[in-house]
Amino acid sequence: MQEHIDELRFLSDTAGLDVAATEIQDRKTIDPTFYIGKGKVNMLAEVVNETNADVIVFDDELSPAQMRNIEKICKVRVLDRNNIILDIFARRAQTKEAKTQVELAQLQYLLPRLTRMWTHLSRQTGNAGVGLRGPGEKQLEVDRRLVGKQIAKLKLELEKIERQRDVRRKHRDDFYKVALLGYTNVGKSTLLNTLTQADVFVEDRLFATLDSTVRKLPTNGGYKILVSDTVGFIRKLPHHLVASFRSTLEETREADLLLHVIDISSPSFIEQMETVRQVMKDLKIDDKPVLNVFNKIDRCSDDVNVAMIREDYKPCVVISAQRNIFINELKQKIVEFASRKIVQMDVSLPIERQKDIARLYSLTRVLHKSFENEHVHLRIQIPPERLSLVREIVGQEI
Ligand SMILES: Nc1nc2c(ncn2[C@@H]2O[C@H](COP(=O)(O)OP(=O)(O)OP(=O)(O)O)[C@@H](O)[C@H]2O)c(=O)[nH]1
Ligand SMILES: [Mg+2]
Repeated sequence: MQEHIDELRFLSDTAGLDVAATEIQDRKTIDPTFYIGKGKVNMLAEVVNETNADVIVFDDELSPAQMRNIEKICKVRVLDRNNIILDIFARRAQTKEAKTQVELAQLQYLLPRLTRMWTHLSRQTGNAGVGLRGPGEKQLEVDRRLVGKQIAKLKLELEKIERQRDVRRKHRDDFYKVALLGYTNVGKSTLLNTLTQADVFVEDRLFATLDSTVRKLPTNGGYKILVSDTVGFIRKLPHHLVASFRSTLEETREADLLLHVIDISSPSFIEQMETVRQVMKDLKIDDKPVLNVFNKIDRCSDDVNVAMIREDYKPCVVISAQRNIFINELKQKIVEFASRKIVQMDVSLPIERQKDIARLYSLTRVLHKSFENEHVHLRIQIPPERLSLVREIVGQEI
């Protein structure tokens, strides 16, 4: 529970709020009118008075009516976790794609709320209320239609962006694709930077990354491997956001291998892993091979039994992306996975090594051949079981 409050504090902080106080309500049942019960709301009103707070943030999703009821008593704005997450996404969105996706999620979040208010009012007027429809009600109807129209427009825009993406993606068909995914702030972008010398923005805040970045992984073996970084996940991620970010998350769906990055220094890393697995199920990517990457080993407390984690979460590696610890081991594991797939490699041999060149022709499928500087350059496809033989011939290590 404390970890959930800490996370909400972190979310609020990222959204630009200063946290004045936190309160926990332990209840078996949800109060339909006030969610946390009237007594607790009265108590909250006192805390608001004492601390001069401008806003109350709830960790759960509240109904619009519950929000209004609490606002009436506490006299300040009430937000829920979804509002905060959507707000952070809106502030962070940089590219056209991310901005469009966030706006779509915001409107989709808003729409049922308009509808709910609308049905609530229409019930009041009843079926006989034809002549009784007030201007407020009409306004809602208009708003609802406008929001619906805007949603349709944004969806079309996203489809267009998605098609452009598809074209770009076609060029990458001959690469082995690795996607980084995981809870927010675990170090995915840091790892991409360490692995590929990329220059992705890193920050100790939630949702630093909202776009996907794809980079080549340099290997000595001529492997063609791409690594992609993308938006992080969080507990109770509003499902509109997941739906809207479908095209950004497409990299993960295209991937041959998923690197599930976990912050081993977080006390709630096991719960975070569960959340990520659930989102993977929602995205229907839970059938892909996964390599668990436990990051921030440099910050990990002594209580964590690393040996046991290594045993329990196979296949896995324990690394520090920031301090460059065990990064080569991770690279090797990635290459190992890649080599289980038919691998494509670019190799070059001096022309006088005719015999070796002939052996390559017999062991692999040659896709392309060219000559330069007394060397023959070959692009070859190698079945996994012949990989080490081929490596011996071309004398390359990973
Ligand atoms: N101590 C330590 N900190 C790390 C390590 N890797 C990343 N960090 C820090 O963790 C914070 C988050 O790193 P990011 O790379 O932005 O994390 P992310 O998973 O991309 O986060 P989002 O894009 O926000 O989902 C930053 O302050 C990093 O410097 C590590 O190995 N050790
Ligand atoms: Mg990131």
